[in-house]
Amino acid sequence: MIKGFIFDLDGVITDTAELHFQAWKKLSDDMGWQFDREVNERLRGVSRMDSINIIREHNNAEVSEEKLLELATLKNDIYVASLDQMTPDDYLPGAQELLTLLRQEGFLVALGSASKNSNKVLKQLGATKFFDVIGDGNSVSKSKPAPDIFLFGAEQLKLKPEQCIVYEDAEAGVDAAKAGGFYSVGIGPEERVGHADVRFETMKEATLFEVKSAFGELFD
Ligand code: G16
Ligand code: MG
Repeated sequence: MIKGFIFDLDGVITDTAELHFQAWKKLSDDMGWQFDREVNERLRGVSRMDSINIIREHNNAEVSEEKLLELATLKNDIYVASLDQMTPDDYLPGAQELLTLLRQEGFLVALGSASKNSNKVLKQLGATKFFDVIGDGNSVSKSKPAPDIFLFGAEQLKLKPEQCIVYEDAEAGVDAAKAGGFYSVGIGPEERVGHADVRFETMKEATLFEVKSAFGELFD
């Protein structure tokens, strides 16, 4: 029986990917590194340090651990400053409606994001009120595809994984949900999240009505 929902943030609730892209691009330009949208796609749902390692490897650059941390901090400063432009108009279509309905119907709701800036993003959107638990990049040490962030959310909600549906837009995020024994809703193309239990192209289609229909008896 489904009693809770756990949401990824970037790509599910809002599209911070564009702001992450701009910040990585600025850092890469300053470093003389090649970075484009194709490389950026590989950073979807991936932690900050894993992301900078992907960019470093793509450029065959030798960088000490200390310098890498410094560069990741620089990127984060650019990204965090850009979050000031985010407003309640920046929900992905359908996300705010879904969160509102889940509250009305009494489901428990957690965030399960890799981002260490989740609290700020939720505050900018005015979305903090929709969550009973906020699991973010500070909550666990092992990032997706490890299931830890979703297990943290379920535990805090006092639910078992099989009582929760995870919404994810990243391949590694769906892997994490499956590894933890959660039901999963994939948001995006077949080649990225086709391994989720149920898939929708966008959040707009992933309504509570559609999800209830898709999972059927799990909601009885
Ligand atoms: C998000 C983004 C990733 C980003 C990660 C860490 O994940 O999709 O691109 O690298 O968070 O973010 P930060 O640098 O703010 O800690 P999610 O899990 O919300 O999709
Ligand atoms: Mg995501």
